[in-house]
Amino acid sequence: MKNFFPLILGILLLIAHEKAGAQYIAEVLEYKPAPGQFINAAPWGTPHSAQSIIGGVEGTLSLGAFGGYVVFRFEDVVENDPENPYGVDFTIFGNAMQGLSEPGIVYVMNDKNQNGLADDTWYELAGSDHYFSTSLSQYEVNYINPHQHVATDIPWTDNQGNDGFIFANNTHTQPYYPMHDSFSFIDPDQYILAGSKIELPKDTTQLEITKFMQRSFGYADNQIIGTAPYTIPDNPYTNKKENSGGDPFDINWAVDSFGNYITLDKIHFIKVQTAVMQNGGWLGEASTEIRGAVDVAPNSSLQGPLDMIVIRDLPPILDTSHHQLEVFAFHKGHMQQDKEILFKTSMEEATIDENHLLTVGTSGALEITAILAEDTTVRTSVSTLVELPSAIGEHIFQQSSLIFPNPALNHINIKLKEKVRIDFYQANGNLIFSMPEYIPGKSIPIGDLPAGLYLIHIQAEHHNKTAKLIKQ
Ligand SMILES: [Ca+2]
Ligand SMILES: [Ca+2]
Ligand SMILES: [Ca+2]
Ligand SMILES: [Ca+2]
Repeated sequence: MKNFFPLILGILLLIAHEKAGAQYIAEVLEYKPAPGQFINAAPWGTPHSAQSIIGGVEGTLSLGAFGGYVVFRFEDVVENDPENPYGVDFTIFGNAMQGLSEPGIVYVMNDKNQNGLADDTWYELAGSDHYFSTSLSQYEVNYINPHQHVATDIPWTDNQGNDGFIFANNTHTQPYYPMHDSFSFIDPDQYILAGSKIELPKDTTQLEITKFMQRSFGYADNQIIGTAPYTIPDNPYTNKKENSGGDPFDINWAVDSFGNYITLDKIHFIKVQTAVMQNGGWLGEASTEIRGAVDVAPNSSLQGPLDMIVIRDLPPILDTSHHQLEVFAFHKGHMQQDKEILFKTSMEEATIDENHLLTVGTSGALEITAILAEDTTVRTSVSTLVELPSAIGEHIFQQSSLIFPNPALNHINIKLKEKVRIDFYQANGNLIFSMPEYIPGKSIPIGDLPAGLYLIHIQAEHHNKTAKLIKQ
């Protein structure tokens, strides 16, 4: 009998292969939402909603605020096949719209002990924001039930010492804490949800419109759905939506608990968890939604760029003259530590040093483009509106001629007629030294300072000036 096993397996595989058509979600194993405006109400927030994501891409399931999750599987395993287009192994579809991304982190599990249960190790798929300083692992939020019969703010505390509310709004009037009738496995008084968290930047600069900004790649409910057939995926490494759209995932993005990339040749279970804690005003809290998912088939005819540059979003308004950029190069979604990145800025008075520290000298619209040195077609831009306090902003460059020589090597002089206070700053804003009473004409030794950009704040009785000095 033993000898027939490979034959039987072969026939079974043939049958599986014959079953043409897309492989959609076959079973939902667990749905544990966080509180939220869609929870406890049809069509997005009931146990029945969780069943709606089976068999297609038209379902309606909300995971609620940070930490809410769903676990599902396809009928067959999901292969991490090297022939899969762009390396993409499956696609998850949410209800993201332009300016309304509500990212969820995806975790995958291989049924290592082969018992058919999701009781093995979850591995996070590290998306584009994984290496940002604002991303956290092992983030925990404790939600407290206010025990009201109508929508009421839900208090929460986290394990970072913060607290807040999931705010009740007028559109959704049912209680937002998962109700015992439907979610008997959730403690009716309080419960903790834990996982990795990313920052969700929002843009509130346009009156009446709050935008939740789209992430670069690797998150659910992040990109708009495209067109059928849904088995032909978007290329995650381009900023435009292609083919099926939605959110494509590569099992190769999996990282272990130490953050190291690991290799899984197939996975059996997928968990999607809301990865953000963000309040959108009248929009309510950000919550990841899922409409369905599809397995991606090998197709070597689909080719496209596999390199990408990711820049952490700038604040919509930048009001400081220095800002630390966070810029990463990726190849097939794996972060590359040693790639050289070049920068272009739309403002002459904006410079970026080798540590990616941005220095701006004047107010106005600023666009920064980061370019991969080895392939300059790979580039990403971010923009902001610089609004500097005027003492530093508008005058800084015209004041630089006050210092001579400039650039300077050993000594500088300052062209002034009166006694002033001088503060000497590094480009990152650190104060190096002060001269409370600088006497005009006296030369200042700077030979010991490292080469670079410095800011000299000159404070006279009736006016302040800041000048830029280049030390050679
Ligand atoms: Ca793959
Ligand atoms: Ca198992
Ligand atoms: Ca794309
Ligand atoms: Ca959504």
